[in-house]
Amino acid sequence: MLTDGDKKLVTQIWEKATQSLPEDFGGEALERLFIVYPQTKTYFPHFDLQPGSAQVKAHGKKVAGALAEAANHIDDIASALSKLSDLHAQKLRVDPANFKLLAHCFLVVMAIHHPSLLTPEVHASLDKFMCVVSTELTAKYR
Ligand code: ZNH
Repeated sequence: MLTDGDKKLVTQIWEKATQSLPEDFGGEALERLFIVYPQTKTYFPHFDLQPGSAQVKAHGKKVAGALAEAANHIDDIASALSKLSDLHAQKLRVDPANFKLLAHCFLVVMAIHHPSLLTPEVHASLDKFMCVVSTELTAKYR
């Protein structure tokens, strides 16, 4: 559960950080995911996964967009991600363990680009936020 404090931090940080993060920080997180946790590549057999791949960049933009959508609807993340949750449950069926790995990669990208912004408090709130997003995206699995 996100506390009011978490929500405030996530909303603030998201706005601040994403304004100055490289445009394809989503792609950067994915590139990292595929190198550090190569088992995650099995979900993308149809993608060119070489570093610098335009497909990975485009997908990174979509994922980052979904995170922005969640941050912008911090009080109702479930509705904001409802369609995406259907897609992950019905079609993609990504093992929930992989969401943790991606969340970790996002935090590392954030840390690299904004070391001073990522205080332990912000780190904790962002981590919780990513957990809530992951829970929503895997909520309809069964
Ligand atoms: Zn996912 C898709 C988001 C995680 C795998 N995704 C997707 C999309 C989005 C997302 C937005 C697009 C959709 C459309 O198009 O409509 N994801 C997301 C998020 C997250 C995720 C936000 C967290 C945080 N995923 C994930 C993981 C994985 C995945 C972890 C594995 C590893 N996804 C996926 C796939 C897909 C997706 C495979 C499909 C792709 C294509 O295009 O084909």
